[in-house]
Amino acid sequence: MNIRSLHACSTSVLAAWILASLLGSAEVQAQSAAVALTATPAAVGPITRGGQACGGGEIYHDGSAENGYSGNPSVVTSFQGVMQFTPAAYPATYSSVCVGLVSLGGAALDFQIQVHDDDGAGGTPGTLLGSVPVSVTDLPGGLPCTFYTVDVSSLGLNVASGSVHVGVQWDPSVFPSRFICSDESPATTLRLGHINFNTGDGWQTTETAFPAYRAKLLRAVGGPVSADLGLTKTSDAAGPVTVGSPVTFTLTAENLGPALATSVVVTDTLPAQLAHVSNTCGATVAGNVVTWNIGSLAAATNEICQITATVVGTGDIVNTASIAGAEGDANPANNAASASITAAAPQVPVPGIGVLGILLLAGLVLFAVRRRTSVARLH
Ligand SMILES: [Ca+2]
Ligand SMILES: [Ca+2]
Repeated sequence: MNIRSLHACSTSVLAAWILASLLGSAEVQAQSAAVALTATPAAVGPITRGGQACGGGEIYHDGSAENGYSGNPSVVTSFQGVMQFTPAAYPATYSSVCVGLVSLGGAALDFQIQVHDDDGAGGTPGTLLGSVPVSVTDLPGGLPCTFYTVDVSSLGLNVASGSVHVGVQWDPSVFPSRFICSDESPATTLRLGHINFNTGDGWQTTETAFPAYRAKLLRAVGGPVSADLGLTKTSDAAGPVTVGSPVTFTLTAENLGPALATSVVVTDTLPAQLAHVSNTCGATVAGNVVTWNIGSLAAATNEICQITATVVGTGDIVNTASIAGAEGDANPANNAASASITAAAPQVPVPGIGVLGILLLAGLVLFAVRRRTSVARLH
């Protein structure tokens, strides 16, 4: 494909710009240079350059670029190129994005990392969830592609379902001949990508303009969010308790991390031998079910609740509570805790004979002794 053939196509395709047509067969070696930030450092996370700097994350490309895409600098003032990322489980987040870039123009490029929801028509990029401005001044000329890793944790992405579209945006009229690297190796599985220009044509799949497209050299690092919630439970009953006595249970809910836990709820279903009296955490009570809504619980923190109940039945009482949150929990073994007590019926008091009874008994004994004495004298 060359520029002339692009010009013969639709407006959208006219807006597209391809590295290969400019690069020809010459390959320019990347230069070594220091990383520099020149714009909005407060909003821009650490940028690192070189290699495939992103460790882990979702990878859909083969690591080597055969081409690069951008917008035609004489036609458009905005180019967006994104690729679809789908976490393995939910909720999930992405903390950094790794993007491969190449230039046949200058070494500077101001661009944005953008993350769009997949709520556009048919799962296309829709709501812009956030963007992080990035400014680099050390982009080497020509292939191989240079990777930049951008910290996007400030966006606080929370992917609850579906996919997101992650990519770049810049103004080709200001930064012409800069390209997002593309993988056109036939062996690479086609990964859904979109491009968009400020031509009013909306998002189109990348292969519409670039039929050889397989994947962009993008990585999103993150994935399922996990928080190990734990629960412990004790009772203040040192020994057997009697029916009618109060007993207080202390529940400690803990987030062992690594992520913030949200929608945390502790549920304590009291056995039939216990009747709820009060609690210290505003827990709601429905029948014998005590529900303690904690909400968010930061990593390495805990919350405590004391639940007081009256013992209303006898026998061995095992009171179990459980904890759950919205995040994945790889350690379910500590998500429930029990406290056991033994309850006995109160001892029935032995009826006493009282003072009157003692006097009456004493009188009877005295009477019997005197009568016996009288009888003896008669003999
Ligand atoms: Ca490739
Ligand atoms: Ca756990």
